[in-house]
Amino acid sequence: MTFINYAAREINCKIVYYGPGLGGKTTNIQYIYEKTQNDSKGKLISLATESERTLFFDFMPLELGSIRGFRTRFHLYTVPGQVFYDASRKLILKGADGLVFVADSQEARYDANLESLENLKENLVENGFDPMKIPYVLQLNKRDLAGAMPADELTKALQFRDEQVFEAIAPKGVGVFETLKAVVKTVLMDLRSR
Ligand SMILES: Nc1nc2c(ncn2[C@@H]2O[C@H](COP(=O)(O)OP(=O)(O)OP(=O)(O)O)[C@@H](O)[C@H]2O)c(=O)[nH]1
Ligand SMILES: [Mg+2]
Repeated sequence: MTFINYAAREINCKIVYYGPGLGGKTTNIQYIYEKTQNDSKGKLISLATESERTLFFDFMPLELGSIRGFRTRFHLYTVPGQVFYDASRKLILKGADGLVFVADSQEARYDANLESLENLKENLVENGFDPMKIPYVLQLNKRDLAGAMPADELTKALQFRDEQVFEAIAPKGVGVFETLKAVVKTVLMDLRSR
């Protein structure tokens, strides 16, 4: 649901970070926020529990220059990963232009990754999206932890189309902007082809 405002010469896109609880979605957005200059970003709005679990969403607008005279603004959202917040996830997916799936590389979170990916596909279909077509990239986060599975094994389990895959350590920023750039590029290419 890209919003193109011809009068204001603006393109607005929505990118949603999805994935299992504690996988590092909020950390990705926080890192992007910290490293982005003030004139390119809006406020980071987080609705979280006392223990910093995302309660409803995180939100941050980001300006990424202009394309043929149109200012492009990307609105970054995260969903709450905890299983019981499914209604919120469904709502936050509405109108998404692109998705990042943040997987938790730890072996102990293997089932949680698969479950969250299935949940994403279901919620996409319920929102009228084709999971095979929406701009999408996969991030394997928490690569620094001792319990991390081999990246190729995790990729094999989670990759379901020809999406790009990025290894990340979100609090250190490893892979964070690479992931963001890839999804932005995919969204813009998708926009062009319409
Ligand atoms: N070691 C390590 N810790 C990480 C990494 N990414 C995130 N964390 C930590 O994992 C915890 C959870 O990260 P969040 O970003 O809050 O996870 P989330 O996916 O937003 O979780 P929900 O909001 O509950 O869905 C935090 O303590 C982060 O600092 C990583 O790559 N390596
Ligand atoms: Mg969160």
